[in-house]
Parts: sequence; structure tokens; C-alpha cells
Amino acid sequence: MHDEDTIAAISTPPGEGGIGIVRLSGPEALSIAKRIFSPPPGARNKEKENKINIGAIKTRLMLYGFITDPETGEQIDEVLIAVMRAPNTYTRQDIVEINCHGGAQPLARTIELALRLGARLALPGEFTKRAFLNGRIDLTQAEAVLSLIQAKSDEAGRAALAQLKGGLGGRIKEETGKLARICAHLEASIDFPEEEIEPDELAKIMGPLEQLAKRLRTLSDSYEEGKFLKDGIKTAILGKPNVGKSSLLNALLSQERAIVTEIPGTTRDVISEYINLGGYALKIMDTAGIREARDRPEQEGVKRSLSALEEADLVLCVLDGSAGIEEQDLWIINRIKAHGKKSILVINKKDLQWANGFKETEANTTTDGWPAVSISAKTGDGIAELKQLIVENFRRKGPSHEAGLLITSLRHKTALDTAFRALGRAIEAIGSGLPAEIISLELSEALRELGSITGEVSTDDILAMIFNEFCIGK
Ligand SMILES: Nc1nc2c(ncn2[C@@H]2O[C@H](COP(=O)(O)OP(=O)(O)OP(=O)(O)O)[C@@H](O)[C@H]2O)c(=O)[nH]1
Ligand SMILES: [Mg+2]
Repeated sequence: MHDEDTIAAISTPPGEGGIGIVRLSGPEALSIAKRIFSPPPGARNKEKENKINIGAIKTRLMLYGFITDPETGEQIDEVLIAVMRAPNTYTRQDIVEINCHGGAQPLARTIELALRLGARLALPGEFTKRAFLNGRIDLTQAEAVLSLIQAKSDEAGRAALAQLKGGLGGRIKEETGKLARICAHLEASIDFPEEEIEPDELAKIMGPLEQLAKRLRTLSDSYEEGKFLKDGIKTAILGKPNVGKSSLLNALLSQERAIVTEIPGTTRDVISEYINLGGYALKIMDTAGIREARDRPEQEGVKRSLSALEEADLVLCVLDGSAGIEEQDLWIINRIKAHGKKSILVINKKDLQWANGFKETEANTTTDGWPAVSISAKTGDGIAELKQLIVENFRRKGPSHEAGLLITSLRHKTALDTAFRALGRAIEAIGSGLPAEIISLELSEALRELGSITGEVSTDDILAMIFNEFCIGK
């Protein structure tokens, strides 16, 4: 068991609420709770006994009573206290959760008491770290806890929960196991040359390695969607002044969030808002119209519009169809193209007459075929189509998504890609008839990388697998 001291934290967010929870984990959790908890006055004897023997209370039982300062006898809060005994707990240690009233004062005083009696203030994520170190969850699950807490959309929550339930960890362990068996076979041939591996036997592992590499690639590719699910899609609305960018933001939000006027140059600062679209969280940024600025504030605004372009995952480039395409529009389109951003051309003011000679299709050719949609931010016409287009741009229709398996962490993607490259080099080495030692080296690297995803495969584990597989000792 790792970390033998007892940690304590206020586990609920700051502010006022119905309840607030102080959580303790560690060997002293029960004894600390016993010293600060007292049953209500006039409690039946049985409850008094329980208080005396809080350490003997059945696991997952809740008791009603008071938090009391053992030195002064002062009652601090009226609480419900839950006792969860090791090892069937989140951290695998004894856990006590004290349900206080949700205010700063009762929570602060309760945790103060716990600290005075020997608990240590927990570091961020330390309860989950203990869950990992004590083997209750793997690293992917620990990371999923955070993703679930931070999920900004239903889909992100679903992906996090699937990972929390061990979906990704299980899949990685499965692949690691397959690779470890191949590694073990090779290692044995190196350590025991009398069991020499024939070249055509080496060729036999080629197929399984290639399939493994392909599966790792598919998984790694799912990051493109997973990343957006987890972090949201940063969407910048760009265009020259007065084309209706702020009106578009308001239409997407169904709320008059940004100031709209007929005067070009109305928006000076970037305004960001979140909307939920088809399971994705979209962070929409309305920006200042891009043009030769007339004054310092506008100049700064335009600078910020260009920064928004740089950080965007998606650009909604707005044109005013009733004004047609002008030099300034082309300049902006080219600028977006130069950044290579995913973009949608939004032709606004559909409720008005298109300018003389303006054709939607021609506007589209200037963009080298970005998806395009004509809308009226004023009447709401076309907004549904635009939303549809946005979602289609990000939803991948791969098998891994159907299975609920998505990579949402860059750490996982990096490890998968490194493993993939090592497998590629191993396959190449087999193809060119290089010795087993070289191949084994590459496969070990792939194995280490895969193991680092769940945090479970150490060199010792690889050795254990080798010995288990081959009953070395003959
Ligand atoms: N008829 C019509 N007018 C629109 C539409 N969308 C916006 N407008 C009008 O166009 C003018 C400019 O709209 P804004 O949304 O402020 O334009 P903007 O692109 O944010 O302008 P800046 O902030 O100055 O860059 C306002 O008078 C709007 O009422 C539309 O779909 N149809
Ligand atoms: Mg505006």
C-alpha cells in the first residue's frame, strides 16, 4: 500500500451549497473521525456505542451527529458521516466522508480539526493518485476522472465515462499482452540460442505485427475527434466589418449577446461564448471586423481578430452577399487559407437581394471549395444548416467511435504513435533479415510505450510475462 499518511480535503467546490464534503483517506481516517464526531444528544445507546467504536462501524454506513472540537467540546456542525472501509474504497484505504452544511465556515472548521488531529491537506488529485498507486484504477482511468469532471458536453462526458470504466485501458492491455507474447518468444530465442528462431518463423510474426500496427494507428487517429470532444472546438467568426459577425454569434446563441449596429467597426474585442452542438462544446469567438483600422482601439481589435484566427480549430468566414465580394473579403479568405484552417464560408444577409453579379458558387470557388452555406443572421434562415455543417466537419465515422473508444489525450496519442513507429521499424528489420536482437529492441520500445499509457507495464512486468510464458527452468 502506497502513502501511509492520512490525507484530508474539502471535496466540494467553494461557495455556498446544500452540503459540502470533507473527505479523509488513510490509516488514521477512522480514528480522527471518531475523535471529532459525536452522536446527537439523547441518542440511543447503540449509537453511542457506535460513536465509541466508530472504527467498528460497518462499511458504507452513514451516521447522523455533530462535529465537535474534542478539546473545547464546542459543536461545529450538524453532519452525516459515511464510513468506507479498506480495501473496497476509491483509494483502497479507509475513507471517511463528512457531509457538512455547504458553507465556508463549517467546512473550514471541520477540516481544521482533521488537520489538527494528524491529517495532512491533500494535494490536487491525490485521492485519485492513491487509487492508481494502490492498483484500483489504471492511468487511463485516473485521467478519465478528470475528463469527466471537466466534460463540457454530453458526448465528452460519455467518452470520459467509457474510459473511466476501463474501455481504453482494457483495449491497450489487450494489445500489450499480444505484443508481449511476441516479444517473449523473440527474447527466448536470444537468451537460449539452442532454441534458435528460423527466419521463416520470424516472417510469421510479421502478419500479427502489421495488424497490431494498423489497430494502433486507427486508435491514434481517433484523437482528431476525441480532442475536440474533450476540449471543445474553438470557432472564430471572421470577416470584414458589418457583414453580420456579431449577428451570427447572437443567432447561434439565440441570445442578444453582442452589440449589433449598422456602423462598421462596432465590435472591438473578442467575445467568447460556449454552445453545445451535436454533443460538441463550441467556443465561439466573435471578432472585430478586419480592415485598415481607423483608431487605436480598432487597431488592437483587428490584432485580436488575427490572434483568434491563429488559435481557432474552425473558422466561420462571413461574407455579406448583398454587398458582394470585395477586395477586403479576398484578403481575409487568403489569410485564412494561408493558416490552413478548417473553414466554412458563411454568406449572410440572404433575406436581402444579392449584389449585382454576385453568385454563391463563384464566391465558393475563391475559397478552394470550403463548405458554404447561405444564411440570414437576421431571420435565422440557414442557421440550422450551418450547425449541421459544423458538426459534420468534426464527426468521424470510424469503427473506434462506434465502439465508444476514442483517444482524448495527447499523452495517449504520442505513446501510440511512438509505439506505431517502433513497430514499423521492427517490421522493416524483419523484412531486411536483421538479427532478432534488433527486432526485439524495437518491439520492447513499442511495449514500453503502450505500457506507459495504462502505467502498468514496467520492465519487471515484461520479465514476468517472459517467465510465465516460457516456464524457463527446464
Ligand atoms: N438584412 C440583414 N441585415 C443583417 C443581417 N445580419 C446582420 N445584419 C445587419 O448588418 C449590420 C451589421 O451587423 P453586425 O452583426 O454588427 O456586423 P459585424 O460583422 O459584427 O460588424 P463589426 O462588428 O462592425 O465588424 C447591422 O445593421 C445588422 O442588423 C442579415 O442577415 N440580414
Ligand atoms: Mg460585430
